[in-house]
Amino acid sequence: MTSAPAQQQPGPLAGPLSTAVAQLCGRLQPQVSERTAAGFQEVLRRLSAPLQVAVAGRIKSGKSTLVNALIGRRVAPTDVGECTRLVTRFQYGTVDRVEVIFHDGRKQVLPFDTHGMIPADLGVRIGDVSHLEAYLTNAVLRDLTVIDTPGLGSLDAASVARTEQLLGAAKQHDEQGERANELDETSRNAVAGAEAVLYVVTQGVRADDQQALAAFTAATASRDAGPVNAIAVLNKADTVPPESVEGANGDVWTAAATLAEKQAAMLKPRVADVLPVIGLLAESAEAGGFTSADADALHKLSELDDATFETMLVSADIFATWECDVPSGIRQRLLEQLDLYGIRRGVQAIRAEPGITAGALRRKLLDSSGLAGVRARLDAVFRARADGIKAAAALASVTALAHASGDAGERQRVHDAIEVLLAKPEAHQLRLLEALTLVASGAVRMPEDLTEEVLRVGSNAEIADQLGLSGRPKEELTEHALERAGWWRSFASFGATPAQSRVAHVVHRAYFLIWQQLRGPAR
Ligand SMILES: Nc1nc2c(ncn2[C@@H]2O[C@H](COP(=O)(O)OP(=O)(O)O)[C@@H](O)[C@H]2O)c(=O)[nH]1
Ligand SMILES: [Mg+2]
Repeated sequence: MTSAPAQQQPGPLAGPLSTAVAQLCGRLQPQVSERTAAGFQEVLRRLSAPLQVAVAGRIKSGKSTLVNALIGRRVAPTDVGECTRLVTRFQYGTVDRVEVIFHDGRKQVLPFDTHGMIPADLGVRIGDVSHLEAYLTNAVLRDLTVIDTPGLGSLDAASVARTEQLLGAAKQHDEQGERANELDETSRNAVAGAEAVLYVVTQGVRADDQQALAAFTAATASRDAGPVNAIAVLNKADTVPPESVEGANGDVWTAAATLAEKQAAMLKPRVADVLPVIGLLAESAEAGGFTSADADALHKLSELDDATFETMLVSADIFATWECDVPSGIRQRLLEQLDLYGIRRGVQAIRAEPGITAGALRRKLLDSSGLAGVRARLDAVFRARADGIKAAAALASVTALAHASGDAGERQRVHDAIEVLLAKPEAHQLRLLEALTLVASGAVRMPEDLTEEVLRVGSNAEIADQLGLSGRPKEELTEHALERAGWWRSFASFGATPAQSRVAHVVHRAYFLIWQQLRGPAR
């Protein structure tokens, strides 16, 4: 394990769209200035790297906790410590290690601490640090690079600046630790931004959360945050008071789900969905925090009579200090691992099945965290369409690079090449993503029902979902696709503004292609 690790082997391209854009970059490179060509080289490098997902949101919303749960290892410090004020990129590597990247391009390898975590204090001058790169062997990271951020809306101006800057502009270094390219700031922003965002909100989505999502526009390689590349979670679902939500019938999870739906309506169409989740429970169950000793303590608590147990659950203070057989230190630990809601769920599970093993109990807690739903959504929204997201982000970077060059001829050549690419039938998916983003961001206004339809067609992976007819027979799908293809074609020609008309053409074509696919190979 001592040989130099090959941490950043260029991976395979995500699919045909990324391949098409990579070819475009390759063709254009000899026709542009040296600096733009260097930028294209960065774009190419990023195209073959895993999808970069930034976890964003206010400070203390539970971002790092969620990152640990997703990676399945408690590696990101939570709560306090100077590291929580830095951006950390978690990526796949053949050897576990952390690197501190300094503003001047130097890097320093750090050991994990005795708990296998990034040390809470780095022993270097924090002001000199650009960000951290953590390489882990965890399989989840093979096709997803997760970027933990300190948080927009934090009190600490330096943390905010780091978040904004790194969402947009992780300075890139090659394997030798030298600056990969001497790019100017604009170009670096254009090529280095996150490609997708997992936005963490808690109970109150505030007006500036909307602003933060809008700021993502500038940050994500000039792409708007939309249902294509942004999803949101309502974290700390366990702390939503059920009595504050109508129709929850005293149930915490129902309350959280109801609240999440309301927030989705507020944040729409910028995010595809808002999913309730309990990051803390997910982290404890998934990243090894919940042990058999914790399970034993829950077993003990389950023997308490109802009245006592309910009294203890009134508040964390009462729970920790009430006279009881389980030592107070252990109760404190349970609170840290599970909080009151998790403790209640654990005891309920034991009472329902007294012989339950520690492993089965851990799985029950994981089930009640909602993490599976978040994973499924990440798969559906990000992983399944990584090709389109990456290709679109790369095209936006290419455009921005050409613009930044200040050479009109160069700009025109790049523009023309992109037009040629987009006109090809295989690039249709890219145009659909583009249309979707235009509509979702409000750049092209459409009546509400049509907006919904564009979003549905553009942001679902399965044909039946695209048509809004999941579970229906194929004949019905085929007929519907043909009908909508015809409708959008006439909308493109009559009764639409020029901008709407361009979107309508793309939607028409999408339905047409769906119809062709449903009908099967032409005879
Ligand atoms: N009750 C509860 N606490 C949570 C949850 N997620 C995170 N926390 C706690 O919130 C605090 C801040 O979490 P952290 O991940 O550091 O937030 P960040 O600043 O957004 O990275 C920590 O004490 C976590 O244990 C959750 O789902 N429920
Ligand atoms: Mg954090």
